[in-house]
Amino acid sequence: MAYRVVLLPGDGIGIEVMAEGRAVLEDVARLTGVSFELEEIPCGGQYYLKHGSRDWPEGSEERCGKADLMLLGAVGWPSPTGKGPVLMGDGHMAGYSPVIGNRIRFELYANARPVKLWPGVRHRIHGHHQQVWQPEKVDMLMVRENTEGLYSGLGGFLYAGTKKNIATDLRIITRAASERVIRYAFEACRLRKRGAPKDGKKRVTCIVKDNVLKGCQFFSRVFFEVAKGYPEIEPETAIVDAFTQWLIGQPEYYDVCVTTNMFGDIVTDLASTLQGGMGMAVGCNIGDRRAMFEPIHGSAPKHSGKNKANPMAMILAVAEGLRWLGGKKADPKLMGAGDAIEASVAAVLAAGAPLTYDLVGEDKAAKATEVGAAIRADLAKRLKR
Ligand code: GGG
Repeated sequence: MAYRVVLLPGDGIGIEVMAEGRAVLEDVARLTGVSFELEEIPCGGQYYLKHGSRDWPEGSEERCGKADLMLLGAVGWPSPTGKGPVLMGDGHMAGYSPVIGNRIRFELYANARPVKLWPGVRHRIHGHHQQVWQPEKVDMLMVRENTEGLYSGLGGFLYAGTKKNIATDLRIITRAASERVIRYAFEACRLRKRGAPKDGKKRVTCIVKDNVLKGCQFFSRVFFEVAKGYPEIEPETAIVDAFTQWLIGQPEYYDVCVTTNMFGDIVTDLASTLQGGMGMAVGCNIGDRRAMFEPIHGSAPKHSGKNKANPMAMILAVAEGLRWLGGKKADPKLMGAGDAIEASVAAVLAAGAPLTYDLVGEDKAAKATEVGAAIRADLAKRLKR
């Protein structure tokens, strides 16, 4: 039986990194005998500009719904007007359907983002502290609520064309969605072996603004209720603005963090600086039955078409996806392939070359396709049948 994998390349560098992810999947199939039915669906801002009314073809929702695994590149494209991204008639960004649409449609309620500094990678924070940071000090899991909050899609414009003109975005925080994502964070913490790098403690930090926002007061309340079921784990809250500087100042304190949708979007991009940048950062959109895996970076129009974008986050997203699917289907070959891909990325990083500009600077930079090829060459040795 073939596993159905939907590939959503999107825009810009999303298309380029997805080509590398796809090549890895094809090699896994060839080398392990696992069978994949790969179905690529064009989507995003560029698709919308070409086709007019939709950001992906009709029937794409159903095709995603039938997939065993979804992989996403990156979406979003600058509007030809020069004012922001391409927007659709309903005001959503063109590229909304495969990203936020899929998260809400398929209840992919936990956006789990591992923040790990791989040996051989320098973080992207400048200054003299750079020397004392060790890879083992950055190893946390950030969990972002993925279906509501400020990204609920509710809101709109009032009194258009008048001086009273108003724009609203409604922040929805429900008990059901809060409880399930918080529970996900505690379960993930339970499964992590080492706890926080600083003290080995299993800790879940709930990032909120509960001194101001009602939704955050509610989220904190649900957090401490759920925490009672996990007495071996230390629960704490952190105010989001203070958290941003603690995160950068002492990342080793954090084990698992959980937060609402928009705070999560922001703090995980910030956290990616601890792991070498967005080219190394993976987002796993997890639901009870389905999941979609992506690099957290966007489509980076200014870098697209140059074969220079780091494909590692996409390739690591493929690894996470295969491990998730392997767990769901009790398929050790998939689990093994996921582990092997990760080991191959680690091997190329440890070797120090070939690596893209974001990791080694423009002077020493290799092309994206060279990095992909090096990872696959290493993978071939690991997966030799
Ligand atoms: N690969 C991630 C991506 O394409 N992100 C574009 C985007 O707008 N994402 C919104 C979000 O992650 O909430």
